[in-house]
Amino acid sequence: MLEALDRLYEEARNALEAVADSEGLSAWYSRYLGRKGAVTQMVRRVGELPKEERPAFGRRANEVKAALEAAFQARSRAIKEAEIAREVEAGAIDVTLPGRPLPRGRLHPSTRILREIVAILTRMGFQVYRSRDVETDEYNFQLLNMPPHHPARDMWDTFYTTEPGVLLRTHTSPGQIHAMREYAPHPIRVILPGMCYRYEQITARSEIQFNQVEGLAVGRRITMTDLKGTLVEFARQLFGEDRPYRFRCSHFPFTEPSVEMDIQCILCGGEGCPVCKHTGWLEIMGAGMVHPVVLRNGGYDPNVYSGFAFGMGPERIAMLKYGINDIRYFWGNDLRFLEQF
Ligand code: FA5
Repeated sequence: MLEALDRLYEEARNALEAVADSEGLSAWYSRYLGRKGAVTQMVRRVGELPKEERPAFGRRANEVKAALEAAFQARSRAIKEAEIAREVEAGAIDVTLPGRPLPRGRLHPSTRILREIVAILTRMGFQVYRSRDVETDEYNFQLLNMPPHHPARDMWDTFYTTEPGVLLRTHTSPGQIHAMREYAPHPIRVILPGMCYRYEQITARSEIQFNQVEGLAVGRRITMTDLKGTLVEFARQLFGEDRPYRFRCSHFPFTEPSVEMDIQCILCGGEGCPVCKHTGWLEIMGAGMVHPVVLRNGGYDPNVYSGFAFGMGPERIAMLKYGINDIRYFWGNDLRFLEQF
């Protein structure tokens, strides 16, 4: 059995020399030194030997195992080094190659349209005024001529906070009061862009959060003609000279008289589609002459001063301009949508 052990040792050494890669190494290890390997199996057979031969066989078996383990370690190191050298050579960096382009970020469609709207109105002399998202009932409703329990409050389904009298603004109009109280009695030309929140049924054209851009002009002898001229010029610049528009009588507690401005639906060309509720028109803003009560709440004497105000929804406008048929895409965070802009 000693000779058989030596023959096995020789065979294992030769086999190890022939191994060329990591897979071959692990195959070799399980074949000879693993639990079911040939060397392990032979060592277990020591019990078959006469008692006096067992010590010599045991010693030799230990030598063989130790020598094979050491040879295995050395061969593993050599093969690993050769493999690393091959990988480095194959994957060597060619510094003369052009770089891989990084994916470029894009502006969100709401940001794009907001910038466009703000650019047109600032060219017309309006200045951007920032107003808070978290408002009080007083500013969002009361100072805008809607006392508690006023039925007009139903026009805006409201997210209230746990703090009594504190809510998420349902429109940018409370910013009118902030601006007036800051500037009274001087003339004002401001626009107020920002996010609004409504506890609404989400549909293709209504979201629970959306932007508005409010406009406010206060001064002496400001008339409805100024309002109309401003909005028509705005629509021309944003939608082009030929896009049909119309004004409809409306009602807002904070303007008198009040109107709404519609643009012919670009998606269906006025034919009627789900986005325009099959009317051919899409409302883009509410507007009117600032109500005397609101002027007074802002610190202006309505016998001396007058003003106009308007409030529009940039997402609805972006839907028209870019042919987006569902407002839910805006906050859906679907890259396939966002990457189109
Ligand atoms: C108002 O919010 C008034 N504060 C506007 C105003 C300002 C009138 C100043 C007079 C003077 P309204 O609820 O209609 O009005 O909303 C104004 C615009 O916001 C709408 O024309 C629409 O474009 C947009 N809008 C309203 N609700 C939503 C919604 N749920 N999702 C997306 N856009 C909306």
